[in-house]
Amino acid sequence: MSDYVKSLMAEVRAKNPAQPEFHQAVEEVAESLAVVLDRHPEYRSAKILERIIEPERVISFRVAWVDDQGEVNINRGYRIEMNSAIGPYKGGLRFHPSVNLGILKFLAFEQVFKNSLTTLPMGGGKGGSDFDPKGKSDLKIMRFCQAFMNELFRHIGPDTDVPAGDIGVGGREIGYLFGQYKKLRNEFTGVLTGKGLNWGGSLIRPEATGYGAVYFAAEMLNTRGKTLEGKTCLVSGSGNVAQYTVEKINQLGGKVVTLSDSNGYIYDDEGISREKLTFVMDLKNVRRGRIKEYTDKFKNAVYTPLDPKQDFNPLWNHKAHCAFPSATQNEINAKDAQNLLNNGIFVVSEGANMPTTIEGVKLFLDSKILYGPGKAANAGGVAVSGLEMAQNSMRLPWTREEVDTRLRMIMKEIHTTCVQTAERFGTPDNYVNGANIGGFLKVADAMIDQGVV
Ligand code: NDP
Ligand code: 2IT
Repeated sequence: MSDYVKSLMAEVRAKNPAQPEFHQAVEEVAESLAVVLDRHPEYRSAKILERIIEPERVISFRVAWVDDQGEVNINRGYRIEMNSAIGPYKGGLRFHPSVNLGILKFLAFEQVFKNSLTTLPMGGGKGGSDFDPKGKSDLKIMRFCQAFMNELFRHIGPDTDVPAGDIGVGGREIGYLFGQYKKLRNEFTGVLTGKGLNWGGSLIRPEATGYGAVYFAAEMLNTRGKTLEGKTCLVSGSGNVAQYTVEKINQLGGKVVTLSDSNGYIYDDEGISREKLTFVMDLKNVRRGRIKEYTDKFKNAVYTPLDPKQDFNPLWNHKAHCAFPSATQNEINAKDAQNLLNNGIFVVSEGANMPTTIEGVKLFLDSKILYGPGKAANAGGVAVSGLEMAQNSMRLPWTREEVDTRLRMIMKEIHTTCVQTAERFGTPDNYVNGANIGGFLKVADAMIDQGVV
């Protein structure tokens, strides 16, 4: 670690105590940028990185709401408006009991670089709440979403800050949030993305993150003259990103053998076919059940509950060619990374945000496998959000083919940016440096142009 990164990290830790995920995200980026800051003293003197790690605005608010039993509930809501140098703040909302300021700051920080890589004009933001939607009735979800928007609405807008979904926030939640925003503002605008198709949504937005992560893997494989055809893949999670990752891997001739949730994972050695995926989508999106139920229906599959005392996740300990972590942050630790490598994995494409610990990332980079970090590999979701904003502004929807073609082009372009930037800064094939530096340069130059604000 260079002296510059060391002193920067000491300050980040002192100023932002108890935010380990934020420290982790900053450290990874700062390490990549050391070489850029050496070559470009103008970024150092303008304190660009120091400014990027300080959110432009942090909003924290009380969400008080009455549930369907008449009970009063209090949750905490947030919106981190991280950086608006290249466009309105843009990024998802996460509803999960683990949500806190540090987790949302790490996500908002990652989003700045990711959105820059998409080639579209979007700044970075993230928000959410410690509200747990799991097992709650639609009525409870609606009441919470309305109470959340009763405060959030005054901070967002189609040219200011455009939220979308993330963990625990899908089409249902975006609907309730949009309805309340429209009522409060008396305006029908593209203030959220991930909307329903008949009220301003874009085709392919639900699919975009998963499809994009697979397109990115295909691009990486292509550099070695390979394809996904016949490859065995491990996928974690069973939500939005995981489901469409499986769909696209199947379409490209690969075979997926795992899916998970926070309680455990299933292993299906026959592969999760299109028919089996239809069952999973109904189970998770309509009946809102648990992945364990997969084995009630498909008897050949094996369910393994997660053991919190175990220091590795057995999902990552199967023979396969590719891994698509698509659940949550730090789901692959150093032991998991080593298990993946020992099992012959040579592609990792991150659908989730920061799913690999710093030690795990080092192992992937040292092993010279094709490792696509989240801020590049999962940028397809926010990219199609950007396309949804464009369609909303034009008031003209594009066809499925048009959006999918643009998504594929954007993922290809992100891949090219990563490869060329890594090469230009002396670390060929290092997609982490490529993504961090590629994302940074555009934001940094915009900040220089716009002065000290
Ligand atoms: P969903 O809520 O649809 O699904 C999340 C999945 O991950 C569920 O299977 C959930 O299991 C599991 N999960 C969540 N938290 C944990 C945890 N702490 N430990 C273990 N498993 C967990 O979310 P998405 O699919 O949208 O998001 C998945 C990941 O992808 C996140 O990292 C998100 O930030 C990232 N991402 C999402 C994008 C999007 O467009 N939606 C875009 C880019 C990245 P359970 O039901 O048990 O909670
Ligand atoms: O992490 C992410 O990129 C998302 N959750 C999607 C953000 C968006 O605005 O579509």
